[in-house]
Amino acid sequence: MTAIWRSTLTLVGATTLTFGMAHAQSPDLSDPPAIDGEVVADHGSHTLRMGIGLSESSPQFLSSQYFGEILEQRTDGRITVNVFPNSQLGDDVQMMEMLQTGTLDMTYPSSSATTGYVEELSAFDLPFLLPNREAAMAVMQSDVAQEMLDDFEGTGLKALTFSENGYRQLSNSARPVETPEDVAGLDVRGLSVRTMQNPVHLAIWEALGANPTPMAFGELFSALEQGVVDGQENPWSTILTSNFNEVQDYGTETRHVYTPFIMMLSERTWDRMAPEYQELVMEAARQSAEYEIQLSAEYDDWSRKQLEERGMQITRLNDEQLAAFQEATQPVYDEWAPRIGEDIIAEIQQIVEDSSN
Ligand code: KDG
Repeated sequence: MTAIWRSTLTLVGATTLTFGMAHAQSPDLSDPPAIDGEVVADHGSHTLRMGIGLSESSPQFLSSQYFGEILEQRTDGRITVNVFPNSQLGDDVQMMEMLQTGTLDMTYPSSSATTGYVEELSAFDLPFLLPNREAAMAVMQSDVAQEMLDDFEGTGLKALTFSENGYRQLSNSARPVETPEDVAGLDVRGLSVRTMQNPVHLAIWEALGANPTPMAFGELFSALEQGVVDGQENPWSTILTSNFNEVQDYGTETRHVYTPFIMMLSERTWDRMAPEYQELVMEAARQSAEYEIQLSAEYDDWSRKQLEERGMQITRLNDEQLAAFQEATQPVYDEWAPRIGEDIIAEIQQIVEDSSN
């Protein structure tokens, strides 16, 4: 991506520059794909406000800007998208409620925040279900995943597409973590770990002996800074682009959960759009999701190395250590698989298996 393109987009977006922008930090990112396709007929003007939790340097923000560029270009400026980063407009749960009431047009939560609407999406929260990105992609592109998006119908939320949040890793300010015992603490207290507002995530960290605390993403940096919680878990790119390394000395490559993002629109906004605009929005969502996934992949390993360079002590687990985490979280499956649906989980496991052949 060229510097010019990036700074132009920053101007286009309704951004408030907070900590995320204080240190420009990104790998050598791919340029966004060229925008092609005809300008569609004039069906009136829409200004779409989108709120996200992550910062301006995140793949989510950059690809959302690209989403806006596609719509702007393909409608001759009649559809514009203003992206508000850093939880300025609220957290994932609050923003979805705003979509339902029509006070916000778009948001882009982790799937984990959406399971109150579509419980089957909790499948993505099961620990160690998706062993690699290829498997995760195959599942996100599957019919079973598309049905989950379709199941939002009638909730007030129009789910457009999945993209990648990524593999979640543990960070904390107390001690290096190599085993579940290090989480639980034998002679010392268990780690307090911020989780997303999701019961499966709570169950995972309870099973590991931590003291899990659900909290909105926007409150997390100061909670870590003030020691309200010892740790949190997020992809390396989020840990870096949110500067959590400034208040977290230790990281562990747990890869315990792969979470997708879901780009969504208020059903009220959707219903106000002409069918041709709806089609275009869907197309732009898919194109920007592809770009987001590419940026996310470019960020992932690079971010881990950057975090190490910036002083975070990162533990990479060997097979035996990883197996100990898997074993300790097995009770989460026993409790949650029947609730989510054994059939859906079996289908996902089959897709995972097929993706490795
Ligand atoms: O914009 C997405 C974020 O709000 C959030 O989903 C990030 O993974 C996340 C978390 O831990 O809350």
